[in-house]
Amino acid sequence: MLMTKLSTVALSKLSPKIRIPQYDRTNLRQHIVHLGVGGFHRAHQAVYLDDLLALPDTERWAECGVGVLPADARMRDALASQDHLYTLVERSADTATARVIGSMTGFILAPEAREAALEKLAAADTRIVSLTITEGGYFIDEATGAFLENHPDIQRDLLNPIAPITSIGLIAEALDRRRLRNLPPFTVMSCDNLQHNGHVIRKVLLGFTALSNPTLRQWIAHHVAFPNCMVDRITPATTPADIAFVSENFGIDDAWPVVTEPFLQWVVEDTFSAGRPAWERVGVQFTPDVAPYEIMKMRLLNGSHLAMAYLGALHGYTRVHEIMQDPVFARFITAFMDQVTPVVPVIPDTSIPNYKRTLIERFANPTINDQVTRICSEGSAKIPKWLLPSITELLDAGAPMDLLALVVASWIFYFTRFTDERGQPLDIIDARAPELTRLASQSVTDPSPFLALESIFGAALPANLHFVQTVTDALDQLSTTGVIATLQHYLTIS
Ligand code: CS2
Repeated sequence: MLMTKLSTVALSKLSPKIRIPQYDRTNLRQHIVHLGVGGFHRAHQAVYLDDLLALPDTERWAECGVGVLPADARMRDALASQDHLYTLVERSADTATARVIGSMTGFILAPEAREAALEKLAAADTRIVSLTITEGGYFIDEATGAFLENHPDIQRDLLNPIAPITSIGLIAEALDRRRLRNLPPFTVMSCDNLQHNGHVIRKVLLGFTALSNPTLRQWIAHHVAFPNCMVDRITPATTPADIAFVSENFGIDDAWPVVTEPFLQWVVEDTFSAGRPAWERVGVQFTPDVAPYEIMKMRLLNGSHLAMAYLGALHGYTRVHEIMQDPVFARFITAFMDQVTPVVPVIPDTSIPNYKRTLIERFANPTINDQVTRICSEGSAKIPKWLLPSITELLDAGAPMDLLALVVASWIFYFTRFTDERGQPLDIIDARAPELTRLASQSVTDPSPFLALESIFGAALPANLHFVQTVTDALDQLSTTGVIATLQHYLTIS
């Protein structure tokens, strides 16, 4: 197939089966500045904006990306080499469609152009600053939710607030420039997969400015909107095979395409201080309270990912769909979701049985090649948010929770093994891996040392004898009989 390097002038040369921006990209306004342009953002918010720009009679909102970390130079270069266009491929079990997204029209790498980034944020045209900076970007304590004001990066920004290196410092300084220039503030919209993400970013910004600039703190507290939102689209990291797929199947030479699933959801609280795009026209759900949607998603989708992650990795699976093709695992994931369901909120316009069926289909999608290492990574941040709250509430309700306790056991067991059941090395990615590995080695027969980690398990769960016993039993079962026999055992008894 003829190959075309992606660019504005090359759009007309692409195969007609590829949807391209049909709107004029030269007269857009960068009303949105997005911090942390990764695969997820490019498969989610930027796509909604591209959909909206394709409709008649829309305001001309576009976005400018900002890279906060030096490593974002790769993204800056990839996008700059192709006029900030990129290919999005949506793959289901039997179809693959490609489209070129045009809603991002610029990119600034803050570590190399700090003033330019700050002035972009402070510009009168900027109305929303959105973020996907991952959990680590918020500087909050996993267990208590407190702002980590003593973190060295935060300390650095507090000492030198006019040349910040963190997203928090950048936003604070830009808001201060607006305040001093009598410009209205922008809305700060976190799109990270954190519960109450708007509250989290608000708390951190208020915590930071309380120390750096109390007048600014007051101004932010009174004038800045921080909508909470629930975001959902399974987007694995782009691989060299994805780049080859895009060139072989669509004839596009793209330095950094994104491959994702067809499913897409965004539920947002409608509190914006300086206007917003008419996203409701392209499927975004606006609601006064996003919490029930977040809880449903985190407990069922992200919880199930955890349920398959460590057991799947221990058994030797490297891709999520391989796990779902294993009938024992497929039954386990269904049973896991059923066990979680009593602590999933009722949402008037959502059918939980349908939601669960869709999840099974999404997990089984064989074409997006979701990596098991991805869903295993940073368990120390995910387990306390996506699994333990369900266990606590099930225990309170006197409901069964043995399948969830098995997932906790699988996570501990994972840190005691260096290889999977096929003898391949386990690739553990977790900021707290050394500490967790040390504690797990003391917990082979009795998980108490591991469960005593208060920053992960809190105080109440490790003091609950039923919980500790259930995890102990699961750990024993796993170490004596292996993954599949353990799953079969739990499926028979539960
Ligand atoms: C995953 C999520 O990181 C994980 O472990 O569960 O990234 C998941 O794919 C997204 O939340 C889907 O919206």
